[in-house]
Amino acid sequence: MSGDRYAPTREDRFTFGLWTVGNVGRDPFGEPTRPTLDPVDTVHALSDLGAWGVNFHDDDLVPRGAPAAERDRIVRRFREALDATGMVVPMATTNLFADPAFKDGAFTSADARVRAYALQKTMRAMDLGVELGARTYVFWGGREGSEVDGAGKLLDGLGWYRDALNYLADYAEAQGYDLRFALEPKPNEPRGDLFLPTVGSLLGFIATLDRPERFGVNPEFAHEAMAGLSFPHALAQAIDAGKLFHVDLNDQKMARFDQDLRFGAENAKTALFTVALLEKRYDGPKHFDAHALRTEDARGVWAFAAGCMRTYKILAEKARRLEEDDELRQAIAAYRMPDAELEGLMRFSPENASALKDRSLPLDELRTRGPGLERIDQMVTEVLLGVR
Ligand code: GLT
Ligand code: MN
Ligand code: MN
Repeated sequence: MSGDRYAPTREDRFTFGLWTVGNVGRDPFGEPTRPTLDPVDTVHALSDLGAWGVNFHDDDLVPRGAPAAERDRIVRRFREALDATGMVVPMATTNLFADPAFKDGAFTSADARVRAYALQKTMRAMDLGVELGARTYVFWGGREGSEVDGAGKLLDGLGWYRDALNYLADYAEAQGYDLRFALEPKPNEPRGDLFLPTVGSLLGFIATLDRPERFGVNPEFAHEAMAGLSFPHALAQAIDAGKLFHVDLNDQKMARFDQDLRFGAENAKTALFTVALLEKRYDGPKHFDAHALRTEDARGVWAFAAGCMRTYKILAEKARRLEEDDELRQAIAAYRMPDAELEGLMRFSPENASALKDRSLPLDELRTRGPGLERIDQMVTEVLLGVR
């Protein structure tokens, strides 16, 4: 693939989770269609494809309940694979959703013993992540939610969630861990309603934590799409707040089950604007939180992984082309209509307010002028379709 300008390089900082390429194709109706992958083989295969790093949940690497000696052996083998390939572990996370103990929530369980188990498991998982070099720690509250609201934990659930995150931030501080926390929203699935379902909800919640500076968000393309929301809009809000700590890229049809499709597979234009924003305003890992279709064998899995990265790079090239397109630039300049004098009056002072109140504005023109968005969008569409 050398000479291929879409071939991924380490500088692209593409990452995959062990659980992504390692997805065995199980779904609520059917059994696995692929064998389990050895994490060491995964590191080598991803490295060969040009990925930069690999992320994991505690249980993806060390099976739950493994004795200490077994844990050490697994970690040693994994580290050898990282050293041999130069692959890094930029992010780690905790599996707080698979164990049946978490069936009614982990940090938000009404049972204090479950909440204690969730904290214990997370502290151990943070130790493991930091040991392997992680600088970002993701929290996806897969079981933090409900189907039944009659049991009265709507407010308590949020309080317990806050207590847990404050505790873990204190733990990171006490351990001297150089870790930032990235909270990941999702509207539903596996719970009927998940708590803190959108990027905006989490940004509001972070402001109520004891150490808000340690916390940001990890928006996922598919999670916004499931709710019919716009991923680039969510990203923009996270960037505006200085809180885009990590990103999960994939694709999804709206209002369906969580598909975790190959990046760019479904909503090419939304993916283009996603890449355009990330290329300009984000320099963290670009993590593909997706998996191959259940129909696929091992070859399909690696084709899926290569496809995510390749599509990202194609879209990055398209985003650059949009910026360099003179006609498009002119159309955007005409759309924006700056007005230095009015913009001066829109900076508040009592004098400006009084002048602005008396100012006559060309309302007839404002009501009738077309901003030219159809032309702009057609130009973008033609760049995307490869004819411009
Ligand atoms: C799970 C989920 C993802 C989360 C992962 C991190 S696990 O696959 O669907 O969105 O990012 O816990
Ligand atoms: Mn995700
Ligand atoms: Mn998902």
